Amino acid sequence: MAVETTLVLVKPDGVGRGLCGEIVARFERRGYVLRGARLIRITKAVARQHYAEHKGKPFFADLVDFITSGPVLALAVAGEDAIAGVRTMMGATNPKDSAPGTIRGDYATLLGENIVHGSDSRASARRELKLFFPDGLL
Ligand code: DAT
Ligand code: MG
Repeated sequence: MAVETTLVLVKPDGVGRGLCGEIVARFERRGYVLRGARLIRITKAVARQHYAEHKGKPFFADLVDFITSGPVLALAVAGEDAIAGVRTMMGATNPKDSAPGTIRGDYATLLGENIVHGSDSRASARRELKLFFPDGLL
């Protein structure tokens, strides 16, 4: 058990559908704390770095196009075991498998438009937080 900080992105579909407040509220109600928040439209170069682990997969180009199609809300979310806890609250990657009560299970139906991103490990969180909050966190 340890306090961790993880990167959450409300993706362009979530921002466009007006779900930012709802999603932030869920994390805050759980007891997690915001250490950073930025609404930004990322470049393709940043998107390719963010999704580097998926480079070479057939859906990589679509992933980059989608995440750069509009603004994202980048959140640094902190709390006890926040990396796994946030992923549990997000639900399964494919919304058709996401349980009701999770963010994806409540708001998404399509794999390509699944509303949120959350870091999947401490190494990913460190790398991704640096990409979205290059000036550091409060
Ligand atoms: P997660 O976002 O749950 O960490 P991931 O890192 O495996 O999932 O994939 C990143 C995003 O890529 C995911 O949110 C949706 C998309 N994606 C994953 N697998 C895909 C596939 N087989 N076809 C199309 N898009 C996919
Ligand atoms: Mg992932």
